[in-house]
Amino acid sequence: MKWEVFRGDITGLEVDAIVNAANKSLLGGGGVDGAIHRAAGPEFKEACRKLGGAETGEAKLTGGFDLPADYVIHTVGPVYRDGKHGEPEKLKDCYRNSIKVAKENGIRSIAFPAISTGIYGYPIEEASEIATRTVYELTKDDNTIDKVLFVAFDDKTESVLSDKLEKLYREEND
Ligand code: AR6
Repeated sequence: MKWEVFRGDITGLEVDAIVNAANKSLLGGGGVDGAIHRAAGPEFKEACRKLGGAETGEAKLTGGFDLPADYVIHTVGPVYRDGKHGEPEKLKDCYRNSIKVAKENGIRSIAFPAISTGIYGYPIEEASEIATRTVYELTKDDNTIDKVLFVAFDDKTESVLSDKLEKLYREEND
């Protein structure tokens, strides 16, 4: 199957690209961002500095340096307030722009963390619906990307992402 839920640490994945849930500085932080920066090493930090930050919903590329992944796609998720301040569209932009960057760079396998659902507070149900549907629609008829991993770091995220993917498959076969 092209789309799978993977339970574990994104920094260990041997895929063409992992996506980072960064902040606008693109210079590192906590959560998955901190883990990626620790694992990718000092040259990675230098490459991030050259990106000059990003706006919410944008996506930018660096190499993976000390990571097993060849590339890191840095995207900035929205901080969740109440869902009525453009958060869904911004979160969609993160997935859309990450896929766009991947396709432009010949990336065939990509792993996404659950963007915005940690420190940025996006409810996991809504965020997972957006993540799976947006990526599925953009990759189902595409021959560039042949593997997408949705990475879950905890039980709840794993079960919600799995449910959302199954729902998409059911819809497709109805
Ligand atoms: N591998 C996979 N997933 C992880 C890992 C990991 N090693 N570590 C955490 N997660 P978060 P956000 C999960 O908070 O909500 C940073 O400070 C985590 O359990 O990392 O987009 C940035 O610099 C959750 O499911 O990102 C920003 O300031 C998901 O990754 C801010 O946090 C996202 O949680 C971004 O907040």
